[in-house]
Amino acid sequence: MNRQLYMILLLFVIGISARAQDAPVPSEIQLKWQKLETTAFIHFTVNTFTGKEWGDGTESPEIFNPVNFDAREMIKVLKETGFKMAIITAKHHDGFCLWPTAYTDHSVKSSPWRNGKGDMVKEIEQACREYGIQFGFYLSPWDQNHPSYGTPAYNAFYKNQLRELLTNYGEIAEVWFDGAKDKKAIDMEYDFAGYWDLVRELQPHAVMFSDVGPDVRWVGNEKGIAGETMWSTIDVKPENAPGKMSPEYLNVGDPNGKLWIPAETDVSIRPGWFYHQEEDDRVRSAQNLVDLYYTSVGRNSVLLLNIPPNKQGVFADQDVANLYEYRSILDETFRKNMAKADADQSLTDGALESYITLHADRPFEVRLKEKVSFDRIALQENIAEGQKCEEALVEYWNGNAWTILSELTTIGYKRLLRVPLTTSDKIRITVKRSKSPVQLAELGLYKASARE
Ligand code: FUL
Repeated sequence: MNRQLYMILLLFVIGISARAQDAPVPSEIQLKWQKLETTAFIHFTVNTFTGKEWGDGTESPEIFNPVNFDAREMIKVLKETGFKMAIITAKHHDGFCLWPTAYTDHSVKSSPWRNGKGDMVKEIEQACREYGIQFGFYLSPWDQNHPSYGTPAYNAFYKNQLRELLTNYGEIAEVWFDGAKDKKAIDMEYDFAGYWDLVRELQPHAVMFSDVGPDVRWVGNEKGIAGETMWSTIDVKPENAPGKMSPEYLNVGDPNGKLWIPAETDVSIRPGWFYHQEEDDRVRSAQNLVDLYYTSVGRNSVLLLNIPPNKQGVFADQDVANLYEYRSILDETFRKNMAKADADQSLTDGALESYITLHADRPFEVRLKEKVSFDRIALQENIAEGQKCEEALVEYWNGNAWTILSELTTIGYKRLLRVPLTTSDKIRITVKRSKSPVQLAELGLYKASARE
């Protein structure tokens, strides 16, 4: 080979491997967050007492009096039903603060609750510590009560509140930034870059949510449905401030996106985000909640399920009953991985770091020791090294021939497939298209609970 050709080839090879290395991967905090799988939202403010979904800031703190408020009881329910984090609305768009902030009197300190001496954010935080789940907060930038809102001075006020929450409540796992803004606030831009710097500085282990990240993005709808194809990568341009990105794009992500910003699926157990008695008969059933698990966690996303406390300050009975039933169904379905013991150990050890490498169009056969009957398949990629699978095929041996069970696109952290009840002792997985060889970390075969 002549020298010039050799140099060209060498540069080409270096170019390819550099590109592969450049593929986006999760940060440590994003990876930890993704493994939480199911997290909970708690929407609570004056709206619970006025019956509204969006307050307008004129509500009197006098109406806020959840006489039986019990953070421990609620967090216990969340813990027992599998939620790994709770995020409380410290302040919603009405501006009422659930903690005694030093920067406005429009807070619990002006309410009859605990005679104005209470701190609801603290009580939730402490309960999370007691039950061993993570804690996060939502601090709405839209504040219809504060006089500075709509002027450039508002950003300093908002950052003061953010600093209080970031310094007085221990380790924060997630900070939730909503993009909603008053149409009349034309002389003010939210200083998201400044807010995010503050979180990084004071809570380096917290992930930050907004429509477009920086750590976690919106799934593009409030129905609990992530795209069947779901990339954890997107591109965000300067003009894509929170609230200005296409929901359709966010719902699917971007195989060529340069930023790792996985999708969070936020959805409420009730029609509204806040508790309204008239919606007591419209609580999502256990089966519906299980469906949400498949369309969020099962599609490479994290579920953020909202359970709003009622006027008493506790979860309503129906919500609690449905949560326990949902968890018991999931536990029954995923109790026993029938691929275990038989498949390659690395595929059933529950660790993403041990994986097999699948190249396009080279089928990988899993021989089971005996025939098993299953109707759910779980696949996981070792996303620590990025997301690769674009298209794959799962087949089973029917005794005479390979038969298609599922044709799928992305896998990512987790892909759950509901397939017809199948009995076989051989499964075959073929990657058809991928960004680079797929690191398949886990394979699960399950038989769904009859209650699904
Ligand atoms: C939205 C808000 O306007 C809703 O009230 C709710 O808090 C939801 C989670 O985010 O943007």
